Amino acid sequence: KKVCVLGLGYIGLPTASTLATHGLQVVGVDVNPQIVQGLQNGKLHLYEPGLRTLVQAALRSGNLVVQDTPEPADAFIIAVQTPFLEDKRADLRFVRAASEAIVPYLQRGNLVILESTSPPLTTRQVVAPILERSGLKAGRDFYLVYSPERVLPGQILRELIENARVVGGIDRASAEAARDLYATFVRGDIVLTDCTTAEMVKLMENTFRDVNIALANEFARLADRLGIDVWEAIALANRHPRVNILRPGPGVGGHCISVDPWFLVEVAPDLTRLIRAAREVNDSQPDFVVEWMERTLGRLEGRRVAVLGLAYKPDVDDLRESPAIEVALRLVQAGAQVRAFEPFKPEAQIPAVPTVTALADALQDAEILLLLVGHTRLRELNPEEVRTQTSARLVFDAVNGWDQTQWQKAGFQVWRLGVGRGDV
Ligand code: SAJ
Repeated sequence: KKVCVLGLGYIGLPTASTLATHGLQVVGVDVNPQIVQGLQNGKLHLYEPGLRTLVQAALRSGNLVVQDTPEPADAFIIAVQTPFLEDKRADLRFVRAASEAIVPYLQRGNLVILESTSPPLTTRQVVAPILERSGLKAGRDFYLVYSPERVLPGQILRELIENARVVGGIDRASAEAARDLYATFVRGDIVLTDCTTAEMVKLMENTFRDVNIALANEFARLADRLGIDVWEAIALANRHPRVNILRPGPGVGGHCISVDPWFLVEVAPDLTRLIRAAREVNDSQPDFVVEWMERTLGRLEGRRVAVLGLAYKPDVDDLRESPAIEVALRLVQAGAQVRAFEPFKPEAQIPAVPTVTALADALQDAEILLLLVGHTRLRELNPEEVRTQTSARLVFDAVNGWDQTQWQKAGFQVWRLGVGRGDV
């Protein structure tokens, strides 16, 4: 069996390599010549634990080849990005281009799978018509499927194999054909459905998470005003057997959860008031963080702030759509003297945000410490040691990453996000 994977990013590359190490012939295709050349020399353009070893093994086995155009195959997997445009509508340019690239090679009996996160109906209304330019008909002459990836960045290789896989066919035979392909490496359950349901499943999962985080963030704002500790209140509420409130923080980042809910708003703005409101709450959370600091300290102009953590979530190096960067930018705009440090990407250069390559450089001249990401390495900092490295005595903890009592004992004044001193 030969499989052609289009798009060699966070999903396509692990998928292509995993198929290859499971004995299939795989052609990995990317339109970016630098990515193709790099991979041909065993060099990766992205970081994910374990991926380099896997790609190199796949290349060495001869089962994976990387090139810039597709070729005839039994199956085609589209795993390109779906960003959104200024107006929050999905940008399907890459999905369209990949579908068009398959047309000249499509043959009777082939299987085409779309894995890119897409608005509902994309498989039926966008991909099928393009592929049918080949003269073949979806569901009659070739199989067509939507199957969402649901892997967690940082654990992609494990989750790719172990997670349950939803396979949505344009008809039953299509879903069955894709099941047989995924069964070569997926150990989780493979569940068959139709393609529009499969598209919705993916968007519903990430929207569920977004709405729940927005709820937690709104609770933090309420607690702040009412003068209670939201973290204590959440812990107590979560003792209820049917309640599980997530964690407030500086907002929602990454390229999935902060994007996908908009794909549902796009198809039916009149039905998605809650989803839109949740997006707006999470997008405005960096403003809330800065307002919270201003309410506590007064004007931030000229204040020297050590910003600790810039990644979009704990223990990853990914800075995409990071709310921590949004907070840092707003501090700069407010005139604060920012020194930001990201332990997973100490060399990162971010437009308009002054960064330093060592923790000590961020701490040294600071008067305020601001914890924005709960990286294990930052949470485990010893306040007694930190005190010897900085003149700062004011601590703002936006993720409840530090034990307030310990830091107070070490001589710091501590404010935690969502812990109000009672403005009412
Ligand atoms: N966050 C909070 N509070 C929480 C949990 C998360 O503020 O209680 C923030 C994080 O700091 C981060 C953002 O939300 O900024 C998203 O982080 P995440 O860990 O919830 O999710 P992602 O974006 O890394 O991965 C998600 C996963 N989806 C779900 O858990 C429903 C993953 O399974 C998907 O494959 C992935 O999106 C994707 O590619 O769509």
